[in-house]
Amino acid sequence: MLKNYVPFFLILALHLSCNKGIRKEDHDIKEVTYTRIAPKLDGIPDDSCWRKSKWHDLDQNWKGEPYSPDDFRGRYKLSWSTHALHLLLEVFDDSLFDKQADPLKLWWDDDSVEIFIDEDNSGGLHQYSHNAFAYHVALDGNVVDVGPSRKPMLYNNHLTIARRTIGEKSIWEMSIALYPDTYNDDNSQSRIILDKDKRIGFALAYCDNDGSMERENFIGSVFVPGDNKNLGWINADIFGTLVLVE
Ligand SMILES: [Ca+2]
Ligand SMILES: [Ca+2]
Ligand SMILES: [Ca+2]
Ligand SMILES: [Ca+2]
Repeated sequence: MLKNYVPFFLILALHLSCNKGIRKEDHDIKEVTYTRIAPKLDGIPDDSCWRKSKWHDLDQNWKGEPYSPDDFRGRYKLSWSTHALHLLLEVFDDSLFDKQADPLKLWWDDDSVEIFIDEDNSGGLHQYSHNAFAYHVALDGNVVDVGPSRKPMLYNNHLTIARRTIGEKSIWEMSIALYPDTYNDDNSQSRIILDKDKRIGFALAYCDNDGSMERENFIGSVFVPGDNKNLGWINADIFGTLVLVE
């Protein structure tokens, strides 16, 4: 197990220190199956594409104290069609908490889903660029990231979102449009057309807050080496790699 992480760890350490001219080393590689029929986004996971896709765990504690399965558990599926990446996320959370009504303030302290996308799988820094996106999806459906303006902005037109919550269980269904790293917030760019064999940098996370001043846990989909695991919002090297297949 450890052996598999050593090259990734070495490359990550090197990349974080100099970050020039080195592409990300692929890790947490997942094949994503094509669907001709996009899922109906209604929070009901009975679509044909979900029947064909495997569950993946959302279980890496990136930040916060150890948590129990009653506090949080999550898993997800992915699929793709020509115009979007599709995500099904099943979450059990004992309390849904929208701490901050303003979507552009302290958005990470609300219960929210975070979707990390690096369209060309380049890796590298992206905090103040669109080399990669870190979409924070709030309970109210707002989508926030920080771009070249260094201010939070809404990217609600990049994602189509449905959530259906019954008791502690929420089913999120989303279709995510992919944009190139030349994206510059003037809305002039077109979404990327997806094709088989394409590689995409990807990670998923959930901010769990059940009523505290700050979020209690930040739970991600990929293993991050080292003590500070909360790196995805700055550096796309920690993202896993999706490979689009037929
Ligand atoms: Ca559906
Ligand atoms: Ca919880
Ligand atoms: Ca990139
Ligand atoms: Ca919660």
